[in-house]
Parts: sequence; structure tokens; C-alpha cells
Amino acid sequence: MRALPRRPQINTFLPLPARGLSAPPPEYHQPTIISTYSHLADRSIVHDDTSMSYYRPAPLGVDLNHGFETKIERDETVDEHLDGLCAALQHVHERGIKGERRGGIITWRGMITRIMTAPFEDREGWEMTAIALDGSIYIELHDPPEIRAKRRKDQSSWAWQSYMGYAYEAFSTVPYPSAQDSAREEEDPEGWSGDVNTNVQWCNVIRSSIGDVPLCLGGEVDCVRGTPGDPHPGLGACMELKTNKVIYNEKQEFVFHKKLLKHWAQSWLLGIPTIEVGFRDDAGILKSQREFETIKIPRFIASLPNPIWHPAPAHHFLYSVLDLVLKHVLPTDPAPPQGLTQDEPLPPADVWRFSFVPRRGCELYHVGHVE
Ligand code: 0WD
Ligand code: CA
Repeated sequence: MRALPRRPQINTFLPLPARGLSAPPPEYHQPTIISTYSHLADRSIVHDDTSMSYYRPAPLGVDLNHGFETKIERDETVDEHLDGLCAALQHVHERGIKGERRGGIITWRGMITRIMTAPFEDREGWEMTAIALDGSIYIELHDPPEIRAKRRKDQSSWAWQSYMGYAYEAFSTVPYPSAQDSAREEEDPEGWSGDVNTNVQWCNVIRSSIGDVPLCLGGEVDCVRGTPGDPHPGLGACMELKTNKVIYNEKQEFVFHKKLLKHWAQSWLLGIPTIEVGFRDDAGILKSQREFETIKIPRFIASLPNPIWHPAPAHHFLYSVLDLVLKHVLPTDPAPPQGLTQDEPLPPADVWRFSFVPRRGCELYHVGHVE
């Protein structure tokens, strides 16, 4: 067996950039789709657009509590790691589809959203795992049982709010015609497309890069603009749906503007041009809707008397973190492309972690080998 590469024994700390930093950041390149896949009602995966749904504006006045008792929720005790994304890349590889690329970072879009928004995050820290394999670096959330248990407890107090987000999706979309499971019933309210089942997801896998760092990201897409039954119309027709409480005062407006950073980053990363926000009252009745063009959100924030975030520090920090990870983790790849013969057993992977502490920065450290 080949000797393992030497492991650098380092701890590297990366401070946050100043929130006002305006130096031109590394460019985030226009994403292109590599593949799409669908989770079905039983969470199984098919490599097509079965779970894609089509946008159809929700009628105002609908009750976003509808269907709460009959919802089906994904089993959150199952840690899927990067399974869906890896299955999609395997599918691409087997079919020799153009667009496959080794090298760079492979992860969920949600991970990159977290890194990107970290310079403006005051509360939530996180930890991620990075492993080099086959010339690429795979990143996932480090989610030990105690942290996961705490998150589930926190989430349970938000269960109703988060359900209303799913109900808003059900009122705003029409499923792909073959998705019979979610067929609506006679007694359902106007616009309802069928009971919520959070197993069902439609994911797009894109490639892009920030500066010279290649990225391959998988993320969930809520719906597309188009005629039900038509094929995937491309990223330009994709939409993200959000819900928010109706804004009555300046404090609520401030909170919404802060949330727009996460909404913007999330859609920007996948190349989704439109975000629609449904505003509901305290009882869950849909009162109004507003469409945002993703690309214009930073300009909107910059036009406010007190702009509370800016995309430059977000891009700078994302680049710095990924560059740091690439530089240290990639040389520890036990099996660079063509580095092993077919008969050789795969050497143990070298695990690294990087953790973010709000208002401080990000630290990369070496964990060790796992079989
Ligand atoms: O740590 C894990 N095991 C995670 C798994 C964390 C985040 C996501 N995932 C899974 C998702 O289930 C999905 O299959 O990764 C895939 C892609 O996720 P993403 O697009 O990168 O996730 P993100 O951008 O954070 O969230 C997009 C949507 C959410 O919609 P809103 O409008 O709330 O942003 O994905 C859903 C949620 O509807 N979502 C999840 N669904 C099930 N389990 C989860 C989750 N843990 N996180 C987000
Ligand atoms: Ca959404």
C-alpha cells in the first residue's frame, strides 16, 4: 500500500472580515446544472424531475394551518450525510454526462449559505467536517447526537411556523402530473395541491466557482415557472418560496431585512432568480405576497438608510474559508485520481473539521484518520 501523505499538524484560525469591507471580492460564477433528482414520498430517489412542481400563485386569505394534522414528516433521526448528492454525481459519472468535474468542493448548498452568511451571524455557531477523496473535498455538517437532539428540541417550538412554510408551498404549487400521491381531495380549500410530505424534495445539482475554487452544490428547489407537465425549464425559471409574518413596525422590518441576507445567499448560490415571500398574520392567514429578484436584493439593502449587510464580506469570507480548507485538506487525499490501482484497499480517510464562532471567526483543525 502507498504511504499515506504526511499530515500537517496545524490549527488555523481565520478571523471574520470587517462587516463594512468593500474591497472587490472573488467573483461567484453563474451556476450551471449538472443533474437533478427527486425524493419521492417514501424518501427513495429517482434521477429525474418527478418531484418538480410548478408555481401557481396562492390565493390570498388561505389558512396556512390547513393540513397540519395530516402532514407526513421525514424521519429526521436518519442522517443522510451527502447521500443524495453523491448518488446524483454517481449517476452523472455512469452516464458520462457532460459537466462532471473532479476537484474543488462538493457539498449541500445549505452549508455554503452558512459559511457565506457567517460574517453577519450573531448567534448560531456551527461545525463542519471536510474529507478529501478522489481529488475533491466533501463537506458536511458535523452533527453529533447531542447537538442534533438540541436542534430537534429547538425546532419543535418552531414546528407550527415551519409547517406554515410547507403549507404555503402546497398552496403555491401544482405537482408534476405523475405525482399522484399528492392528489387533492374534493373538500380541500382552493389552491391546495395536496397534503404536506417533507420526504418529497426536488434537488438540483449545480457547478460553479468562487474565484478559482470550483464548487459542486446540491440544493432543494421549491418550484419552477411553467406549464404543469413541461420538462425542466432551466435555472432561470426556478423559484424559492418563503413565508414571513406581516410587517407592522420598524423592528419587524429590520428583522426581515436581516433574513433577506440568508434568503439572498441561498438562492444566489444555486442561481435561482426569484424569491417569493408570502406574508401571513399571527393566525396563519395569507395576507399578501411579494416577489424579489435575487440579484437586486443586495442593491435594495444598500439603498436603505442603514444597510445591515453587504455581499462583499460574505464572498470574501466564503473564499477564504474554502481556500484554507482546500490548501490544507486536499494534500491529505489518500486516493487522488488514478492514485491507487483497482486492487489496493482504500486507505483510511483523513478527517478535518472547521468550526465557526459568531463574531469571532472560523478555525480549521485536523481530527485524524477514520476507517
Ligand atoms: O445536515 C443535514 N443532514 C442536512 C441535510 C442539512 C441541510 C439539508 N439537508 C438535506 C436536505 O434534506 C436536502 O435533501 O440536503 C438537501 C439539500 O438541502 P439544501 O437545499 O442545501 O438545504 P437548505 O438550503 O438549508 O434548505 C432548503 C430547504 C429548506 O427550505 P427553506 O425554505 O426552509 O430554506 O431544504 C429543506 C427546507 O425545506 N431542509 C431540510 N429538509 C429536511 N431535513 C433540512 C433537513 N435537515 N434542511 C433543510
Ligand atoms: Ca422554501
